[in-house]
Amino acid sequence: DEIPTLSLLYKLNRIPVASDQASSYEPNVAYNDKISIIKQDITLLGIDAIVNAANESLLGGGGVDGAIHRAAGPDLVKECRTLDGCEAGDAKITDGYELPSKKVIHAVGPRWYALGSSEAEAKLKSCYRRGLELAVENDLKSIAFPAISTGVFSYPNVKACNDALSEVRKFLDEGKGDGLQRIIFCNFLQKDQDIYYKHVSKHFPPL
Ligand code: AR6
Repeated sequence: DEIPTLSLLYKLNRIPVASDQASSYEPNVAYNDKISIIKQDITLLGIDAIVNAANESLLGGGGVDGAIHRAAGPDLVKECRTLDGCEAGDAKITDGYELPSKKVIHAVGPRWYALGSSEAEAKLKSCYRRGLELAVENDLKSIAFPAISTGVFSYPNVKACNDALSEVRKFLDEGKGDGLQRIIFCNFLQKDQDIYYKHVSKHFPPL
């Protein structure tokens, strides 16, 4: 079965889920109707931008980075080579090539054990903010974030979730995300999906 694209699901007021997960979707979150929390392989999303959890080289790696590069094909790393890397806390944008997503925003999260917790927190929040800023600057309407830094980079999952949600909320409260139609937190692990469901209402109370 085909996985429905986000644009179709907008119309149906549904978020994109693989067919075997469709029954698990409940619209549990609503903040200007912009926030979705899904459990999905981010490389399958047919939206404007997916965010990659990259490293400073921007030349690929394991985890979601490896999956994105595999799905995008070899032209992605060619463009990445022209970008001259990226610092932790920052992000750079490329085309999506063979991905269903139009663009990839490569964000570099902090390595938890390399930094003090307040410095790591500032850099993680900055990844989400830079991702949103790049989406707005490029006139993109939909963006999906993976759980940046919570894999290889060992950022604690609950703190990562709360830091991500609070920064996105802050960005929207500042009026900077008015042009965005949908912001998706795309979890790969059930553990993170459960954490997001548990904590989201503190940051985005149900309408
Ligand atoms: N879709 C969505 N999320 C995914 C996918 C996927 N296809 N695959 C994994 N995840 P990680 P980091 C989740 O390690 O901690 C790489 O080598 C994963 O379960 O990918 O920021 C880079 O090159 C986890 O929840 O990224 C860097 O060197 C989340 O994505 C380094 O890892 C992030 O895990 C970055 O480490």
